[in-house]
Amino acid sequence: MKIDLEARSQEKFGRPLAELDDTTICTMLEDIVREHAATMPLNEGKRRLYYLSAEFLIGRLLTNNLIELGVYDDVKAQLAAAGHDLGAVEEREVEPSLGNGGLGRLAACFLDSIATLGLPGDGVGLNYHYGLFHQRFVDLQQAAEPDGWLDRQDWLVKDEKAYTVEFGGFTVKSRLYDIDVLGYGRTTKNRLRLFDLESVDDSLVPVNSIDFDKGELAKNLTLFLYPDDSDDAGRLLRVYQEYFMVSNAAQLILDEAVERGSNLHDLPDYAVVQINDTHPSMVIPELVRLLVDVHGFEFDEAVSVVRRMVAYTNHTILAEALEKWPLESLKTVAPRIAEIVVKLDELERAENGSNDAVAIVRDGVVHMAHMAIHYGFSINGVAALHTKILEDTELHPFYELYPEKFSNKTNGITFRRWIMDANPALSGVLDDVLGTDWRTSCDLSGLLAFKDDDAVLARLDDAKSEAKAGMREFLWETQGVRIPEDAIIDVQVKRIHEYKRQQMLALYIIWKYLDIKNGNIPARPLTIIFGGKAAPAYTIAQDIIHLILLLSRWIAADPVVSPHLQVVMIENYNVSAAERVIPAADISEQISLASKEASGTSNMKFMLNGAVTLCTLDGANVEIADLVGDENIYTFGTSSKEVERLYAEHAYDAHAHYLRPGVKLLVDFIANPAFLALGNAERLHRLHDDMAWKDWFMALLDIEEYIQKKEQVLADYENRDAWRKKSLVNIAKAGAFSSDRTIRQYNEDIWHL
Ligand code: OX2
Repeated sequence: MKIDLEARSQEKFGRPLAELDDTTICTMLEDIVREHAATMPLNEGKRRLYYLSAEFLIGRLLTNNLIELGVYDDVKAQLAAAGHDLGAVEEREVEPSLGNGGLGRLAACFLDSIATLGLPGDGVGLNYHYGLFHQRFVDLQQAAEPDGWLDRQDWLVKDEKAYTVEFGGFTVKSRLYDIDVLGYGRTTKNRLRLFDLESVDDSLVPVNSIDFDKGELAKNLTLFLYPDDSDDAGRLLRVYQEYFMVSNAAQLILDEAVERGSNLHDLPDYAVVQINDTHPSMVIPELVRLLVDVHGFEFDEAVSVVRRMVAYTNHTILAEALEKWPLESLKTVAPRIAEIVVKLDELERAENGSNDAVAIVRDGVVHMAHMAIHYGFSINGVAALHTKILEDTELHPFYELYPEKFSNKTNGITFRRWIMDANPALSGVLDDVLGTDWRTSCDLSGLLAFKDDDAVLARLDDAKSEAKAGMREFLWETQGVRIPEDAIIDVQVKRIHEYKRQQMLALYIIWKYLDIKNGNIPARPLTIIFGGKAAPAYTIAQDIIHLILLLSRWIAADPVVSPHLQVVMIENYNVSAAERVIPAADISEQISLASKEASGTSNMKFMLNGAVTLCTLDGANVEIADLVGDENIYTFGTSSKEVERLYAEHAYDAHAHYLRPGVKLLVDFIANPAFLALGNAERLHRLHDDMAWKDWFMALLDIEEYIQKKEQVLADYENRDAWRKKSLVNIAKAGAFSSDRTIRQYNEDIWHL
């Protein structure tokens, strides 16, 4: 692809490139890429993958697409020659708001790898007008506002296809929008297909609030991702949204298969569906419905076709996330689907001897994961430990029925975004040291040969300093905070959830604050950075955000402690912020209660960017630890086996742990009088009491060992030579976590494209 920006500027605006402002240049570049992508043919193949997901956390696309097309350096040089900085131009792009956390970001990394490997496969989801929500901090608390990203986006292209979706009592029409998905160095492409509601009405959403009329179903289905499900109307709306998504997806799948020559009896030769978590699982009865009601199949044949084309990925063992819907809700939303689900349940009971433990419908409740396991041909977990837990405990009865369906596919991350785009300094060092092959192979193991090479270690160190400078600038410009130049950067970024234990890091901060107050002055400043959103209806998670913001303010105002300790909570943490913060990190916090984090993917991004991990042996941390070896990682905490035992035997006594003197001091600090005066007393009391009496995710069980480990990490950081080696080894071993590897495994074992 050839780009002449000067000529384009003259042609479009009748002005030289030098005179354009950053926003105009950004739009111009987006147009150029989009127009070029429109001319690229699709990846072809008889069998096509449909990756169904409620979320696609794709991030900004301009830089990524310029990299994929191999024109990034050229564009940068042309802009520089005209006095512009591509970095500043990139900041003008609005980030799409189509996801929440790791689940959605994984889907985005997968689309990148599927396209890069040249496989025929599209993502299918919904076009949320206001995304999840835009997070603001008001009075040291999270406020959720609509994220109106669509006004200023440039990537969506209207597709010809449109369908009718029938709900109980009314029908709606859909519209399809596509975003082209380019692969690295490829001349062919895939797409992200986003369905929208033709009759959607943005004006239902007030300017500063995410409260809208949940009853206006013909107008609201594509307004928000995960609308508040704390009441019946909200829960019902989610079922409507899910059915809207999968009915469109199923119609699209059949349509395209027929276009490509399928007679539908051979549908599994033309299409394979990956169900990303349970949200799209109703695609199973919907495909059956279309085959029977529209295409005249016998029920049994329809089921047998669907069984050969649907695969399910499980991303969590947390009960609250394994969706269960009242059968009555399904009857309201889509009566025919409810009927088919009941028939699928009967068929399954007939086949497997009516075992309630694995039933699809039990006591009037539909277990979506159970349906996906019985009627899919594959189920996978997302890290070795997670898959083992599924097989041995959480889904054990299913594993006994279908051992051949189970497999592990450890998550991965795309190197295009998480190092080439996010960390150009480090990418440059790797090019110089290893040559550029790593950019396609994702193999960084050659770096190990330089473990004792001072020059290479120094260059890696310089790259880290450059990334830190970029992050400091970003945090100053977007958050108004200044980070000391020599600070150790310690980061925990992820959705706010008790199992991820941001509250445990908050207790460490309290400990450190008191320690400094007691005169133990650290060797250098420590900056602890949080980022993440909390579901608006998740009260304790909101309380945890409040505590963090309060600690941040409290410490910043303390003249004795603030030169040594800083707490930053990034407002509206998103992919763009991640790209600035992750490359700058020294310490990666992965401190979930063992057994609860299915995989984690930020752990992989941090490692790739040279951070050293401080972690429990949970999710993919276990695999990271195996790869890098004990001397290059810091692990602590109760094992997943022991945690499972404590739950099974109801043997965890939070209050006994709270009563230990060192622990009580920390927990009680949450509700100290000065905090209660400065912050929200109700939130602080609630969080304090929750930790002192319940502590469901056992932060108090691991807190003492955590504090010790962290102090060891900080001490070891001062041995700069040894630390640099640890950092190098982490980068060198990160190749195992390329999403290209993950996608090859999905394709070889499941999709067979
Ligand atoms: C997340 C999991 O919590 C995380 O551990 C995993 O890395 C990610 O999915 C991608 O597999 N919602 N988000 C997740 O699971 C669910 C449900």
